[in-house]
Amino acid sequence: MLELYHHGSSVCAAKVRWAMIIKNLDFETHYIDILKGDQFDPEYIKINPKSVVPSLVHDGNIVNESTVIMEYLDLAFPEIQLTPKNPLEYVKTRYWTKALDELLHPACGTLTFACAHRHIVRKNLSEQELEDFLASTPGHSVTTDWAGFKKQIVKYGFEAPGVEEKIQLYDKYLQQMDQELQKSKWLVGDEFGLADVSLTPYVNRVAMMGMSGWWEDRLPYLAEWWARIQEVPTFQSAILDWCPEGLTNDLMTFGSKSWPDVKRIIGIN
Ligand SMILES: N[C@@H](CCC(=O)N[C@@H](CS)C(=O)NCC(=O)O)C(=O)O
Repeated sequence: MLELYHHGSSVCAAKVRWAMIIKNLDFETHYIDILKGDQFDPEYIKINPKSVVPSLVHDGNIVNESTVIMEYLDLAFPEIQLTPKNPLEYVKTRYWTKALDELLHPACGTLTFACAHRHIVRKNLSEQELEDFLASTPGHSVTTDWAGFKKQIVKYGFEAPGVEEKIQLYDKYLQQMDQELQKSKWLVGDEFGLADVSLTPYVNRVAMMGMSGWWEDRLPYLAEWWARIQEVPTFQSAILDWCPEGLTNDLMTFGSKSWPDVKRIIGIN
């Protein structure tokens, strides 16, 4: 039996969920509301000591780290493979997933908290609950400095030290995607694969926050890829439908209000 611990707006969980659906796997889901602090439940920490989603449990065996989970799924269920077999395409895919784990993902946490999540937790939690929520993040979470950084972002927003650099880094990766997509239909060659599944939630995050202007009239190859991605039949059910309506609306409302700041930071009009 496969069990996925996940959350509706988690980019890491979304890519694993989409991979599982594309691979036609049956799985049970456990919803961990990371904006309410479910990830800090001692029972969940036994499964995921970093207090993050996603976690996969396969016949009682725990597999953590979203990129590793996707690699595991291709090994354990090879009938539908997302990882390219061609060695050079495999390497290109690994460059993407490595960059995502090391740099793009931490930048995404920063972008999302600065633009939307800091307002959402303030809106939904009492002052004491917010204090407890922020105090509960362990030393090694999304990153090794996430506990302190998250507190700073919730307090100072775009003014928190390091936020602008992370948003500029996000832009660098969207530009890099655009450059690669100038050469091929999908991120690695002419076949849709693991790199596309992995990067999709990061582009979707920007779109869900009402910031498609980030690529419109600016990154044309990324814009075309994004249109193709949204036409993949399982995109809607795997990525969008799992985000509760209230959270979808909050991401759009707070994200749109933050767009002028993001535009200033990445230097577009
Ligand atoms: N390296 C981990 C990172 C997972 C991660 O950062 N998950 C985020 C959601 S995308 C999370 O659970 N955050 C909880 C928090 O901020 O407390 C992975 O790839 O699985």
